[in-house]
Amino acid sequence: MKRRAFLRTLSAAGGFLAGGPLPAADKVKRNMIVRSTRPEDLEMPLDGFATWITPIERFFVRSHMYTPKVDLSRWQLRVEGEVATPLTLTMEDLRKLPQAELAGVLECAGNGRSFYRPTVAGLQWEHGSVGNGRWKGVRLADVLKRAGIRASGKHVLLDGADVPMGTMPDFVRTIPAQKALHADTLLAFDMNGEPLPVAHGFPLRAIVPGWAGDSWTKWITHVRVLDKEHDGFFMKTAYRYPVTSVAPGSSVDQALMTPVESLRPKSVIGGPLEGSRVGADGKPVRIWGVAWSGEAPVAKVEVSTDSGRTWLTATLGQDRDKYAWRSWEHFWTPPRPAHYVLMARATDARGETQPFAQDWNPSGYLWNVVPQVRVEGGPGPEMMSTMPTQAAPEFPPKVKQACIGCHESDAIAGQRLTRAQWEREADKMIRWGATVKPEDRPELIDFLARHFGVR
Ligand code: HEC
Ligand SMILES: Nc1nc2c(c(=O)[nH]1)N[C@H]1C(S)=C(S)[C@@H](COP(=O)(O)O)O[C@H]1N2
Ligand SMILES: [Mo]
Repeated sequence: MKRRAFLRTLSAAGGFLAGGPLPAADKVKRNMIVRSTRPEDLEMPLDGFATWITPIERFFVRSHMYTPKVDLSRWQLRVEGEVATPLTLTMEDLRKLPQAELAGVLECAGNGRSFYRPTVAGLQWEHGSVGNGRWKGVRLADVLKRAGIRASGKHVLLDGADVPMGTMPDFVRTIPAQKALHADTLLAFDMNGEPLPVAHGFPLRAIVPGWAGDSWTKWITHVRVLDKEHDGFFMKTAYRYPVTSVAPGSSVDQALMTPVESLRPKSVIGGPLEGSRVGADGKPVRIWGVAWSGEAPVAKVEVSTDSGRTWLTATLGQDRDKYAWRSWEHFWTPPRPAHYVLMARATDARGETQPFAQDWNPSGYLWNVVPQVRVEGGPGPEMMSTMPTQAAPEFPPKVKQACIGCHESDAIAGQRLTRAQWEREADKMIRWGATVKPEDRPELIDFLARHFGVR
């Protein structure tokens, strides 16, 4: 796609050339890991887990396409499909409905993808494509009831104002009616007590508590009630995982996959950091983090300081809400100078707990393996070593021409894929609009596999 075409896409999405009240500028993100510059994909580093409610400046961003700027004076919400009375609502109409508020975890289905072996394609998230927000809006159920949802209405489609690039499919997803009608499923206009920031879906987004982020549609303009699941790429191909164990690295028949829905119990160790020296002064070391689960609250968090041999119950923080994460801490004095492997394990109210090993899945979704942190305990010098970051190689002109435009080189340089995986990835991009001459394809694949291969 040519640059001019991008600018057209951007202005078509509203904002750039549109007059009228645009949303206030978002708070600038602070200290984030950039997984992709455009579209914007930002990860929160571990220190972000120190607060119960994640500030907007530290809240991760996951956008499949460019961020649309919506003009609120022209914005309307259409409610249609399997309903008695289709509705067109303004923000004013919407705000007149009873309001609801909750604190809850928003986690990308791909959070932790980088930990899967064999490696899989996609943004290489570590721990931080997750945040705990305070969300206020109206119940999706109230909107659906006002339109008179029919008995034939089984799935609720949510569509946002973001526009696909090239020939890529639009980000459109459906939620089963049962979850859509749940009293905690919201259409939110406020986040952390402020109007929803543009990056997080201004003016309206879905809050689907306990479910992975792909159901939390941003920039909503359409609610369409359907008699079946939406038949589109982001519903039928992406955001699915195998119902039973599959051979790692294999490709899986779509009929054997099910949509990502509920999150699972998961904990993150915020500190100490991997490779650090702790307890050099003989004082107790604070091991800390957060834990969350899907639709059941966290019941306990246990910590091990001896590679999983023995476990002690961590102290949970006071702040709690049904779908929010729970802070936890445990104080520990290393008994002698040695290497230690620290672990944390969350269990939810249903008794579901984190595994030590997890079935592989082709897109690397729902990672929730017990986290481990290796430290040096006891007196001695600081050991902390930082991994040398490798400079990204210069992209040859042909690769640049074919692959830089819709996104920058960061979306590519973050991957570690086999040659076969790079072939699949290149073909997907060609289907989406990348121009690669057949005679240039081998050179392109060579470059990608050589520089961004599995190490
Ligand atoms: C027509 C626009 C377009 C072009 C040209 C393009 N890409 Fe992409 N690419 C995208 C979009 C859009 C995404 C993000 C998809 C998402 O976030 O779900 C993406 C994401 C990626 C990713 C991240 C993994 C994934 O699948 O989401 C890789 C790797 C990638 N592109 C490689 C390439 C390569 C290699 C080329 C050149 C052959 C290329 N792209 C050219 C649109 C394009
Ligand atoms: N319209 C639209 N909604 C979207 C997305 C998107 O690309 N477009 N990304 C989804 C995904 S995959 C996630 S994880 C969350 C991320 O929400 P955040 O950017 O507010 O953290 O938004 C979801 N809603
Ligand atoms: Mo996501």
